[in-house]
Amino acid sequence: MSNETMIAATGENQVLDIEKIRNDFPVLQRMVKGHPLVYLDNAATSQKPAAVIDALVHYYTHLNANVHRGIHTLAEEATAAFEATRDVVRSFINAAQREEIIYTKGTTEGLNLVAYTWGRKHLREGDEVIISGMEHHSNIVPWQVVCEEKNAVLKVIPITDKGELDMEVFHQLLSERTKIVSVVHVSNALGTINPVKAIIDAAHAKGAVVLIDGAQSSMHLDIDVQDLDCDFFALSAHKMLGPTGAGILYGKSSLLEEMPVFLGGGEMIKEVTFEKTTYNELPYKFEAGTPNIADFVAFKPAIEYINKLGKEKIRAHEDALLSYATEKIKETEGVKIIGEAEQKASVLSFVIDGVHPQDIGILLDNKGIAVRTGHHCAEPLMSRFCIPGTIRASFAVYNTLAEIDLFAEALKKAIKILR
Ligand code: 7TS
Repeated sequence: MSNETMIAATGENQVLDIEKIRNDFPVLQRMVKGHPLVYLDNAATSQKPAAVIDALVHYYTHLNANVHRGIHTLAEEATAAFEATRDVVRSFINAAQREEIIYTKGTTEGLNLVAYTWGRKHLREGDEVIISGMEHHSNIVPWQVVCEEKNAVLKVIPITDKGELDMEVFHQLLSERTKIVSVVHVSNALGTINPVKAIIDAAHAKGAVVLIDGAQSSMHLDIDVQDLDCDFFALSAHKMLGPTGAGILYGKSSLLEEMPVFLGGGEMIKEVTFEKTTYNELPYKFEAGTPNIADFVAFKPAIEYINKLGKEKIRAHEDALLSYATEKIKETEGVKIIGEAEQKASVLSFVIDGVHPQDIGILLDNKGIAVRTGHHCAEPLMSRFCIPGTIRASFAVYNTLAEIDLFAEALKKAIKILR
């Protein structure tokens, strides 16, 4: 690939050296079925830079010990490395206090934690929970479980044909009965960036709290939880160049303090007797058991890597990739893009007349091109568009315009074979 193509995507004033960035990601050097890998499945999980992989190896080679419990050198060093990530995350999302940063397994656990603790404590019969029609299953199912248990009502913000939230209906759905609004910041299936600030302000005006599913936004958008004024925000490290098995639930300390515990066990307690257990302070109250220590340690270099590149430059590059890919795909006969919101990030979802998405996925893989096909864990959204699923290409900072050319070319050939 020429240097020109590598750098062009960000424009003159926003130059990232994409070739240099690509060299930081070992997996991008591999071949798949005789072709250089073209990885366009970043919404599922991002690839990891060497700094993250090295941190994992370094941790197990030099530091491995359980955290918070030991007084020996390894335990102290492991604890320091593990806790250092909390400060970096606090600053990354601009939380007011490090105690508001709860370590989880990922976004799914964060969303479940809020539903099962805050939800179980606060929801009563007839209360209402508002989610949207573009939620990932992980922001639907926990609310269904809790609403059923509490006889509360689950309300859904409808989606327009362009793939945006119908904000007019949202305002109609909001009422004094609304206790919590839980919505996705950026849709994994459409790429839509939702107006979460407006949602938060409107919900607060009715006395409801707001949980933001930040699984897809935290890599692509600037996140400032104090400016947003969200009550909870969940994210996954593995979608942000970090390891799997590590995630964050941000919560306002005033809410986290009064919430019941989630999992019981070691670490989350202050004192245990058979008569009564008292719980640890934040954030440990919500962190039962031995955590994914190495993965949290290696999450820090991932965030540092993002900070070094700069969110603004990452976004500019990804936006350029998305518009280029959108134009290219639109040229292809029979293609219908699903999700044409005014504000989008990094996701291009589409269907093709008379062709099953999965067949396209298989033929693209034969050319070393990785995309996701299917319902993307958003089945109600697929039903809204009357489709079984889409083909989804999702972009990251290490992707290039040349890769999009390869993808578009392979797509055309695949369609020809299948028709
Ligand atoms: N919310 C959104 C918007 C997501 O995209 C995902 C994962 C989750 C929640 C769950 O995150 P996890 O890290 O706990 O699994 N989305 C996808 C996807 O689009 N393809 O694979 C996983």
